[in-house]
Amino acid sequence: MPVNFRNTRFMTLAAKLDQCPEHDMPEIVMSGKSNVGKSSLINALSDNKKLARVSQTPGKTRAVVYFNVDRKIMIADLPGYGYAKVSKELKEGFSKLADDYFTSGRKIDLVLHLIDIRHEPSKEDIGMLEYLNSGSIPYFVVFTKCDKFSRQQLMKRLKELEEIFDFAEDANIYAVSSMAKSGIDDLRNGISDFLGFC
Ligand SMILES: Nc1nc2c(ncn2[C@@H]2O[C@H](COP(=O)(O)OP(=O)(O)OP(=O)(O)O)[C@@H](O)[C@H]2O)c(=O)[nH]1
Ligand SMILES: [Mg+2]
Repeated sequence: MPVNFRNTRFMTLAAKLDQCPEHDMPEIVMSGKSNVGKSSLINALSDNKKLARVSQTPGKTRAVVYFNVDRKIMIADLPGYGYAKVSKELKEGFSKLADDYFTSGRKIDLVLHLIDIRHEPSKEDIGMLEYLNSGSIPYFVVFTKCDKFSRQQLMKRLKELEEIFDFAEDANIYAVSSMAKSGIDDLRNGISDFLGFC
């Protein structure tokens, strides 16, 4: 049965690891730097601007926020890392929550690791991809905010990024714009195929 991404609902949020809900759906985790567009991508996938909180102020997502997609998939929106302007204490709190999420032994079926297409990959991005490559958590790399580039610039930039990251042949790479809704259908199909919903 195909997944109806438009039927996505807020489930719950968890400020601590032990508050994270148990469930029996495949879980997708949104990962990436603060402000990269994780919450906006959830809204674009579900075609609902009001679902996940988006803000001009980075550091908006401070807990793990869970969304249920068509009662088939759970999406966990993690707090973003690397936002310098929140207090050190808060920063450490939510990066720790994000770090612990991956090492807690929780079953994660797919990570969407988001990187702003315009930015040079940060050391956290490189570290995260190394971590994902070395372990058994499958991931897609999703380059965001592609509306900032023309088609031609985008192709050039994707080539540069392929060299920087030296992705595996079979890596799943997506280029999207939540604002222009480009690449969103491809990503929906990629997720559905990967999780075995056809
Ligand atoms: N131009 C453009 N801006 C975008 C796009 N996606 C998100 N943004 C903007 O980027 C900013 C951050 O978006 P969020 O979705 O809140 O980012 P986030 O990764 O959830 O941030 P945290 O919750 O702080 O980790 C907002 O101002 C969005 O409007 C996009 O596709 N294109
Ligand atoms: Mg967010």
